[in-house]
Amino acid sequence: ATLDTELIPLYYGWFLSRKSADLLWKTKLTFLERLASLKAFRKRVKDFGMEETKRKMNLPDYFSYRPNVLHCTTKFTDYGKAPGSEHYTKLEAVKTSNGKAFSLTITALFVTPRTTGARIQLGEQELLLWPTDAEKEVLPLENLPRGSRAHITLGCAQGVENKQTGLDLLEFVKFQQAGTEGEDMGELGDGMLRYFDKGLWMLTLSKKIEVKAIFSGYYG
Ligand code: 2AM
Repeated sequence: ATLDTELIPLYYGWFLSRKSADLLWKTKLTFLERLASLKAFRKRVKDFGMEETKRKMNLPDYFSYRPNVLHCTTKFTDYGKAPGSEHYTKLEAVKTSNGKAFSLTITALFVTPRTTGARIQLGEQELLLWPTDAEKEVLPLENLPRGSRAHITLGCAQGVENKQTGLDLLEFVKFQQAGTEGEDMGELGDGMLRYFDKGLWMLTLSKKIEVKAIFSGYYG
């Protein structure tokens, strides 16, 4: 029997297809392996609370929390308890996009002492599903471009909440907005590596990765 109530999900987002998720996961592991092997990284493992040793840091293990479904959150609605969740649920774009397939563009991968994730460049259609205050909500005093928080969490260090990944990404964006591009660490695999202060590493991909994803709510 159907219960006559419309439930607001825990969150809305784009959920990667199995194939795309597998590809991104492999890309992440390769990146973490290469980064950990890098001399410049080894010299800066103190940022990660590690002692500088001859042994290579196990970055995949360091990010011990792994999401069970790779996705890009658009709106955390918390079953209707989060501010603006009812408004979001009622948006025309949200209603018509439910269950629709999208192609998302990944432009960079990043690592911080807390999280690792993929940066997403939203197109016009994706921005229709992006809450207008997604960046302001966390950094009210900054004027960051809409969509700059868009990411896929690929892992978190022990005891770190997954929502930290988006906040970490905004740390990079703040640097870039201020005209700080970070220290050029040269080529690493399929991208250019840069080191920003405080253990912030970003690999800008020379060839953007397109992933297939379905927009929907997640009820948990
Ligand atoms: P994430 O998008 O960075 O991975 C369920 O917890 C999902 O909602 C996770 O994917 C998580 O982080 C995201 N999430 C949790 N709390 C949030 C919040 N307060 N704001 C935005 N996203 C949040």
